[in-house]
Amino acid sequence: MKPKIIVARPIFDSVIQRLSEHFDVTDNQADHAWTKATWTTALAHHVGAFTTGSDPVDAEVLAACPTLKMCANMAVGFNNFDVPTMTARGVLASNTPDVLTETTADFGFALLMATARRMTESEHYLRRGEWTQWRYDMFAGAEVHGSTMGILGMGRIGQAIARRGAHGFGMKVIYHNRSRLSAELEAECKATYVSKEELLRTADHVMLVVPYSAASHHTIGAAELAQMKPTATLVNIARGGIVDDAALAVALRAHQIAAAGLDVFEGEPKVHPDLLTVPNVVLTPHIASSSIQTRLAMANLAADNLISYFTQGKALTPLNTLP
Ligand code: 8YV
Repeated sequence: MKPKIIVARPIFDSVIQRLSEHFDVTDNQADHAWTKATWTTALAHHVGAFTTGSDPVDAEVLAACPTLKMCANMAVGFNNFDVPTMTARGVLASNTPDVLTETTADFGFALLMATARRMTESEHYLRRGEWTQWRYDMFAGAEVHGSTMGILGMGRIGQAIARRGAHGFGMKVIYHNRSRLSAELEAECKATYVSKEELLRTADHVMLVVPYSAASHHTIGAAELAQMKPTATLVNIARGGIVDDAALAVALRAHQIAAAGLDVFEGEPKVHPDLLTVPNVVLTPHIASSSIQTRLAMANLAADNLISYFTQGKALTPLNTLP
């Protein structure tokens, strides 16, 4: 009898096939949109789960799924997991670091460029048929090359964005993080450590790459937006909830900052209605890691974590250690 696992969302057929060699797989290739209650019911009686960032594994879910032994998240972020409760209940957790770093950094940079240079706002204007003649100040945006980028959260993705900015665009890179990077890494990223206040006050472009936790909730709210330059842009590729989206919509409408680029939202896939009507914001549906190669690498790593744990007793990229 193969161990029973569930795959929460539709995924590459090749990954389902690999998993099926080792497990009795309940898949969701039919793309059921589970509520927390129906997801919990579906998960019960399985020993393993292949999850994504939208599938909660919290104390309530864990209490209803006593057979569960491992959850492999197809994401580097894992704020959908209650890791301490998983550990206490003997459930191993894993994520997918590294494989998405460069692709996500590419997208962060693309969003910065699109935001600073007003790409979607101007495209909408063109599509509306309003482009009738040239103007010297038409969609004049903020300079990217040679400007100052402030990165909040200097993990692997933050560092990869810093390298792009410093080496590719001659940007001055400043950063703030819970812990300071080593001198070697700072030199390699050409990044200077500053306080959060200095970063907000001096950056032309603020890039958010901090993991979500209760402590990082609303890292950027009305008070922080008020500290930024009126010409500044803000990019969030981290997690919904890092930014107070309602406060951001107010700041954008009042031109308290110039523009924002958002790939993640509080309560996504719902988006704050005010963000949908302000023009100076670029909105994308949480796709920063979405290249085919990277999504395949993430899915295979999550699958490898499950296979490795159930066949050899240890995951490749675990998030916790079981007693
Ligand atoms: C995922 C992400 O697409 O890895 C992460 O933390 O946010 C994205 O790459 C998403 O979480 C789906 O699992």
